[in-house]
Amino acid sequence: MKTVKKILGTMLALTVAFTPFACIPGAVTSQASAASKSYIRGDADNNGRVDIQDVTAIQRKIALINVNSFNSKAADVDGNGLNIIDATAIQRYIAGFENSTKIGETIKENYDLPIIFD
Ligand SMILES: [Ca+2]
Ligand SMILES: [Ca+2]
Repeated sequence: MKTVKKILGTMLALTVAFTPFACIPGAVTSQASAASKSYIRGDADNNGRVDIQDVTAIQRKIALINVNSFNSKAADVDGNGLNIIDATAIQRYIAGFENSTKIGETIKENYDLPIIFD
């Protein structure tokens, strides 16, 4: 019984002695990881397709009228900032005109997730 108490006491002492080192950032291993998200160029209202509702969403956004769901990156089809030209380009795409801005193309973006110490 005395031996068991001695072993348990030693284990407790070691646990207490080394626990503070777990709080030192260098002692914790972690990895940054990457994730991705995608959107469709021209899908301004983020519903998964490019149609006339996206044109309306852009027009409302420009006019500072409330828009429920809006993806600024998808709406800015030519990458120069949101303006009425983006809405016109989407109208032209819907009508089947030349699509030099690649409206309807899926854009995949990669980004790093924050490092979380555990
Ligand atoms: Ca849409
Ligand atoms: Ca633009």
